[in-house]
Amino acid sequence: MKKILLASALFGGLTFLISCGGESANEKETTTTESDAYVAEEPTTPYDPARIDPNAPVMEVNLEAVGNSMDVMAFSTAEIRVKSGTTVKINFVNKATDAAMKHNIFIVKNGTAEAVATASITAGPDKNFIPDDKSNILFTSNVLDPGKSEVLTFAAPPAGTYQFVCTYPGHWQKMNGKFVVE
Ligand SMILES: [Cu+2]
Repeated sequence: MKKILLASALFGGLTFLISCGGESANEKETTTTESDAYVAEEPTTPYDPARIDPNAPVMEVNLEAVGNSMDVMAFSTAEIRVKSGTTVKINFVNKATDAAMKHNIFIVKNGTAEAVATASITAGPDKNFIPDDKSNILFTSNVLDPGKSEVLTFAAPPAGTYQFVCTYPGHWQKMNGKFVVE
């Protein structure tokens, strides 16, 4: 037992637990186990848009949905660029005046805008067009009626390229763009 305690002093508390669990832990085995266990213990925190660091710089983005028909409807920009480690604040405004021009914005994994938009139609208005399968979705807004606005605040995703898209039925092809995190 003394030997195990010595090993724990050298290699830390985690090693101590493992040593105690082992049948005949000696110092050599403990060393090997320790390095394996360390890798296993390393935290892999998945991205959570709601995990906002209050000290992170805020990047404000103004995004408008414009146009009064399905022929001309569009987002005001084709690309949004933000920096990783920031808090993203999108000021999303539906500038349309035609009652049929409802819009939302989803941030999705690159290349999935069409698939998510299709799933949105299945989800329908009762689910706010949010599909059950959210594996490709990072963030969603509400559906905005003409003249309405929403401020979307979320932690910047890991660096990479994503897409933003309006998933209101029939809109994704004209209303999508790149969301780049640098
Ligand atoms: Cu739209």
